[in-house]
Amino acid sequence: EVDVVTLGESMILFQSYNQGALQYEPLFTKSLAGAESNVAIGLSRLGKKVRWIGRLGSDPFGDLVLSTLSGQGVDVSHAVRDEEAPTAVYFKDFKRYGDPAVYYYRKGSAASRLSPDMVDDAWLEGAGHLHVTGITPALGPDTAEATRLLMQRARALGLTVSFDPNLRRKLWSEDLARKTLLSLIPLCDIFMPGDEEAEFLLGPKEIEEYGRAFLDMGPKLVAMKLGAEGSIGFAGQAVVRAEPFPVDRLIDTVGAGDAFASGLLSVLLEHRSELADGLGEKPLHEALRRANLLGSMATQFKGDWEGLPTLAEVHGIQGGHKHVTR
Ligand code: KDG
Repeated sequence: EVDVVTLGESMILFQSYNQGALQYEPLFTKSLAGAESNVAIGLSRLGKKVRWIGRLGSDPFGDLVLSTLSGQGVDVSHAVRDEEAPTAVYFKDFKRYGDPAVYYYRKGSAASRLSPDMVDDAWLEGAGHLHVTGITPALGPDTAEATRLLMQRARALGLTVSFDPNLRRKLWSEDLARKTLLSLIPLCDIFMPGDEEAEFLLGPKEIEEYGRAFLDMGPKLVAMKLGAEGSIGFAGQAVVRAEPFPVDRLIDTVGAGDAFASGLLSVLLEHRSELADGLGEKPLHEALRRANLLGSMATQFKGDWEGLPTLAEVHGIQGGHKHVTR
């Protein structure tokens, strides 16, 4: 049995060691990145069983993706190796102010060659939920249709589906991004945009109008990320705001949205059967608070997922416990 299946491109991430300008930095640390594998790791740390699906090169970096994910308890037995195309890499350039800049080297990568004929029901076997993001549809000529097909197969097989639009402007044109992302929303049960993504998709509106508009497209639940303002959830008639957790030292915002998704799903998975009739305010608030907590933790560490907590740590923080650990 698997709680969550996720599909996406995982890459090897190089971060400047001294957090200096990329072109002058002599030292880089090497790690794993990829929105969906970040979510997989986040959920695994919270005690969920997760299967990651993706295409990797037959190269050492592909090996590293698999060993890192399996080291984090994620099932990679359905990952596919491509004999010709490589595993992608990307670089993070820390700025003195604002979000880091990213440079992708992923055109023509193994993951960009995913197509609908490769989508396999076996990927979903034994699973209750599928999580996808708007990055995969942007990767290659057939990846949007492959994502769409997997979402459709998941629903046909009785899984619930979550979708994070994860707009990545560097990967596709605005028009194509907007059209494709909007077309995938009706195929999900849980939609989790950020406020800027909501505006990109629907134009300027009040926050509550976004929630209604997205619910009208089909999802049962909309969880909107409001950055430093926390988050807001919409399900049936319920509208719930959740306070943010404080960020004492902001280090790296990349990965915060994925952490949010892990936190949110870790609670919502316990209420899957209630989603159809509109989740109540209490579990919705609990899910948003957990999501906010994980999002804030992710921003306080370098790297996308290294700072994510275990379930015991979450309970400790939320319960206000101060254990003596030495
Ligand atoms: O959400 C974090 C991701 O942006 C990062 O891990 C890299 O997957 C990535 C992407 O496509 O930007």
